[in-house]
Formats: sequence, structure tokens, C-alpha cells
Amino acid sequence: MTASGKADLVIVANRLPVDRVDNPDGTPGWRRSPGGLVSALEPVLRANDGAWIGWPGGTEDDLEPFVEDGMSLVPVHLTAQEIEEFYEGFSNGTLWPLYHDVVAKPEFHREWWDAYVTVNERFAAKAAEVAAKDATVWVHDYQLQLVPQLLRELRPDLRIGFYLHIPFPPGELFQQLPWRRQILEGLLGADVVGFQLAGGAQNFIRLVRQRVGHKTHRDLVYLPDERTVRAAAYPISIDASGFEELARSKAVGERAAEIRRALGNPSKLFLGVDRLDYTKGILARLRAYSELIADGELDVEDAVFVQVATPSRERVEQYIVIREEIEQLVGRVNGDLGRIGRPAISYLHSSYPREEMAALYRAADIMVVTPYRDGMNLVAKEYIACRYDGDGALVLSEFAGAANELRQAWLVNPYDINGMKQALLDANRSTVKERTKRMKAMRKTVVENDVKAWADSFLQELSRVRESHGKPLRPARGS
Ligand code: GDG
Repeated sequence: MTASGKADLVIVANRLPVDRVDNPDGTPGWRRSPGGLVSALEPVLRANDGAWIGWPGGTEDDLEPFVEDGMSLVPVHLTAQEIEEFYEGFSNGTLWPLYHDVVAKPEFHREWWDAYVTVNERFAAKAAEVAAKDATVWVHDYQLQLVPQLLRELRPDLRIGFYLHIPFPPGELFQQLPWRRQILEGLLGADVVGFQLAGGAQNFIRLVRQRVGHKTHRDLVYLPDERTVRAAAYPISIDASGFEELARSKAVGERAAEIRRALGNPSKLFLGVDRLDYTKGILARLRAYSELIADGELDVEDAVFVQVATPSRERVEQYIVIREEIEQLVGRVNGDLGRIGRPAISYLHSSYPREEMAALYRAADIMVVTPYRDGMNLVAKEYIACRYDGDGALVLSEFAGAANELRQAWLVNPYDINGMKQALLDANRSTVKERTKRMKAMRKTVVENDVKAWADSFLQELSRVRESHGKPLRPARGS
């Protein structure tokens, strides 16, 4: 951000890339969040005097812009009522289930929609204030789908990109939304609308043609004001070399061995790592696994399932319910099938540092990722990046975006419990030769298409739009 408080590149996301922490002296401070998105965007942010606009979490008073770890951060304030209606309500109680195949029933409330509009207006106003003339603004995710259009009205000089991290549903589901037209028009404010998969982009294009009546051709929408909008797939990825480096470190290697020891050195360690969310298929996978133990196909003396369920959206009703269901199942399975010091499932409702995640990935023989629907699923890719030894098996849902790229995984339909049991057994009985063949192919995909390549390809596409218009973006140093 320049001295005038303006930036040539602005990232707009629901959350800032930092978390509130208490400093050792008791004063409040910030810690950079570990996500791949932050590491991918930081270099471009630096090269372009960029700024990041987002909610800092909590309801504390309006905070002034600040610099943390070299990133210019611009906080947007939310009231307690807005957190309830915009964030927990419309974002996570309406859009999240609607966009994930209605795995849970979406709720439609007019007050939630009103809060969504108000908060989107606030983000757009902040972006309009911070963006320099002809700047590039990149808006992220389902919480902010109205921002592109609102921002374009305020600042027609800007280049605006939007990226949706979750699936974009087929028309049959999207049309339930009472505010469907407003959302489509909101997104059309962008020059480039990015999706995880080509199917999401096609759903969007078709809806725009049918519902808004614009002319479309392949991935382009032609607007009456002569502007065109491109809707295409940009599958997100991870900082693959960062994960591999971590996994190769001595400390992580030792920790991986320690984890296996603490579990009684099982011959097979199955692992699940997810935000505790009903879309992730945690219950179904644990049911499939526990049936294999009950059937005598697996034995608690030499196999264990470690399930990390990171606390998430804990005040939303459907999340309270799924947590209870999972915990009941784990209690029952361990009560019925476990032995002293040998639980069938080792369940951890907690979040861990990145090093611990890497150690778990290294320790796991079989990684089990079985969402009912998932935009991409980064956990699957992180596991692959950490298996530099070429071993390890991935059981992956066909309904995760990652299945499009990781074709060599043991692919499963999470609605088919018997099919899932078979895939767990097949992965468990596979030979080293078979596993390394599959892992090698998947590692090539993940290493070649990392998160930096993803960010570069989106931003390059954005800078190609209306080439005569706006200031070209400077590439990150070293790229
Ligand atoms: C959305 C879309 C899309 C989890 N627990 C801990 C922890 N994590 C990290 C994982 C991974 C990330 O959180 C989760 O990413 P996923 O992709 O698996 O899922 P969502 O949170 O639902 O993400 C998804 C993604 O956006 C990106 O576009 O792939 O489809 O739903 O990186 O490692 N990290 C640490 N401790 C934990 O306890 N440090």
C-alpha cells in the first residue's frame, strides 16, 4: 500500500489472513494464518503494493489498517448481529448447504439476506476506498458474491476478479434461492469469475443465459454495456514444496514416529483430517471403517483410524448436530470394538499446528478423504505433497474437486458404504509397487500445479481482460 493509503492490488476475502493472539506481555497481537492462499498471494501482494481487506474475527471496535508480517491489512468491522445473520446465517446456513448439493437443508430468511447485502456493501465500499486508480481487485468466495457488481458501480476503472472456493451448484438447486438473480448479477460485476471445476463454470454460464437473459458463448458472457465476463475453471492447489520441506524435516520425521509409537505401533494407520463439517462425510467413513472391524476384516490390535475434526462454525445448529452424531458413533464403536489401550478410532476434536499435520500425514498409511461434495479438498493434496517417500495410499471421494486431478487415488462414492469398505480394504491390501506407482503420478500433478501456479494463472487471465484498460499487474519477484 502506498503512502496515500492506495493499493494497485487488493485482495478482498471474508477473513483477514491473520488470527488474533495474546503476546507474551499480555498485549493483543496477530499471527499470520497458515493457509496456502496467504503464501501464494503474499509475493504478488508485495510486488504490487497490495492490500488485503477482511474481517479480523470478533466484534471489537473498528480497527485501523495495519501492517503485519509485511502485509497491509484493512479490517472490516462486523457487529454481533451481522456475524449471526450474514456469516452464520446467510453464508453458512443458506449458501453453504445450497452450494454443496443440499447435503443439509438450506434455510431461507429475509433478514439474513438483508444482512448479506449490508455487509457486501461495506466490503465493496472499503475496496473502492483502498484501490488505486486502475487497480486490480480480487474478491474471494461465497460470502462476498455481491461485491463485484457493487464495486464496479463505485469504481468502473477497476479490473475485478472473483474466485469461488466452493462448488457452484447446478441450476436445479441454485434456483431454490429467492435471491438467485441478485447473486448472478453480483458475480457478473467481475471481469473473470473463477471456479474450481469446469462444471461449476458451465452451471454459472447456463444460469446467466436462462435467468438473466445475457448472450453467452462457451466461457464468455456478453453484457449489454459491451463488457464481457469470462467464467472458467482454475483448480486451486497447495504450497507443495513448503509441505514437502516440512515433511522432510527431522523434527517432523521424529514426531511421525512418536505418533505411531503412542498408538501402539499399529501395522496400519488410517487417517482423516477435516473441519468438522457435515459435507466432509466423516460419519460415513467411520461407519465403513467400524463395520470392517466388526466383520473381522480389520483388527484393532494392528489397525487404528485417527480422525482429526477441527472445530468449525460451532454456533450453527447443523454443526452442533453433526458433532453429536460423530461423537456418539465414536463412543459406541470404541465401547463395542475397542480393547484396553486399543481404540478402534482415535478421535481428536482440536486444531493443530502445521508441523503436527505434516507429521500425521507422514505417519498415515491410508489417508481417507470422503466428502459428499467439496470444492477441491486441500487435505488430499497436502497428503500427497508430504509423501516424498512415494508410499502411502489415498482413498478419495469422487465428489471432491481433487478427484478430477488425482485420478490414481482409490476413488469412492461416499454414499455407498459397501463400496467404501471395499476401497479401504483394497488400499489396505495394496502392494508397495502399486502404491508407489499411483503416488508417483499424483505427486507429479500436485508438484507441477501448486498454489503459486494457480494464483499466477488467475491473475494473468485477469490482466488480459480489457487489455487497453487498467494498469497491468507486476509479476511477483522471482517469477
Ligand atoms: C474450502 C473448500 C477448498 C484443517 N485442520 C487443521 C488445518 N487444516 C487445514 C488443512 C487444509 C485446510 O485447513 C482445509 O482445506 P480443505 O480444502 O480441506 O477444506 P475447506 O476448509 O472446506 O476449504 C475446499 C478450499 O476452500 C480451498 O479453495 O479446497 O473445497 O471447502 O489446508 O490442512 N491446519 C492446521 N491445523 C488444523 O488443525 N494448521
